[in-house]
Amino acid sequence: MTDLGSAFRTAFGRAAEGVWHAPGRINLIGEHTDYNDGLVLPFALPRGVSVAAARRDDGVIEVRSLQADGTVTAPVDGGTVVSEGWPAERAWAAYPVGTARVLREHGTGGASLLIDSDLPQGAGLSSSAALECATALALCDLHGVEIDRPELARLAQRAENDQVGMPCGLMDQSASLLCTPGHALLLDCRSGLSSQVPFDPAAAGLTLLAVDTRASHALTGGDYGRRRAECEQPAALLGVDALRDVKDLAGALGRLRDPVLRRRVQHVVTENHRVEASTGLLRAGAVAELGAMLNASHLSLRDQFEISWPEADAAVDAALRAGARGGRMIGGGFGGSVIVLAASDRAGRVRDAIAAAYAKRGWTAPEFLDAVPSAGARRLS
Ligand code: GAF
Repeated sequence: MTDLGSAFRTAFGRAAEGVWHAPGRINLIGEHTDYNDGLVLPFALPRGVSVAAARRDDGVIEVRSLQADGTVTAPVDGGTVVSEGWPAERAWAAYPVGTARVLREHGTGGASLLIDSDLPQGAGLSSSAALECATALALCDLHGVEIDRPELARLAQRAENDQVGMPCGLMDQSASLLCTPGHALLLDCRSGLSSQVPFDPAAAGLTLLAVDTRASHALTGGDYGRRRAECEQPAALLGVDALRDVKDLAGALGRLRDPVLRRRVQHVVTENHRVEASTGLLRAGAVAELGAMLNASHLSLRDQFEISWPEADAAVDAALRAGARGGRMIGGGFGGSVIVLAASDRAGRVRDAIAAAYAKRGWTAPEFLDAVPSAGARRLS
């Protein structure tokens, strides 16, 4: 990444007081379980969003990005960004401004921020949460406010829900703030409690490839919210607080008439079991066995939750044919990335097979990233 400190001086004509970084994430397993009060198992990527920042005491937040034109300036005590109807070219700035507005209630104030990211946008690797979390850490440090990380994750989630208008769960912000190198994070999204689960694919002779399918996703569209509603509805019909509480799946399915709702319930309940089983496999050192869990998760997301997309299905299919242990789509769905677990000495062949499947269909070539479990958000300087 660029020397963000010097770029800040050029952009704002004064010195930055520090640089903060928050990573993107890959969710190993546990998709669309977070807002159902369930379990997730993400890990942090070695890529993310960095923010150089200096405090302002005039109640103004001023943001620039090396990936966008122009400066966005807004009062920290404004209403919600979503209600202000910002134009598309300023949409990216809703995340840091929204975060500043939420954190203001906890004692932070204005700042000048220069943002840089090496995460592809729309790839489902959680660039939005990384932007919120890097901003949140910077604002807390600049204004001397201490908030523990699980709480900070909830506040960043609130910024996305209330300020940006995206009804996401707690996973992405928690992953960015709480992950540690060499581990996945087992997070119980009801209690907020988490634990670190050792996850070192390389040590087991395995490679976890992230494949950006180049079919970009925009979760602020209605599909994500619709899926959320299709989970809340059966929970209400079944008389439980959240689908997490469904213990007797067959009984619950028998009580629901709508086949769509039955499929949604089936996915969420079985996906929570897959998170528990996957955690058990990791703790037992049986990393290669995760492949079967990834495959089952993908089929469930494709057929029960119905959020997969053609490029994802083709990538998983090509990877399995080339001898991968397993693979699945990750994130909110309808576009974004896939992960593939393969023996390290097969990873090249798997990559080539996916690229060939895309070329055959005339699709934009996919991008590959060796996904190594990395550190969570931190101050860099
Ligand atoms: C998106 C959301 F932001 C998360 O909260 C989560 O629901 C995920 O989709 C699906 O598991 O990344």
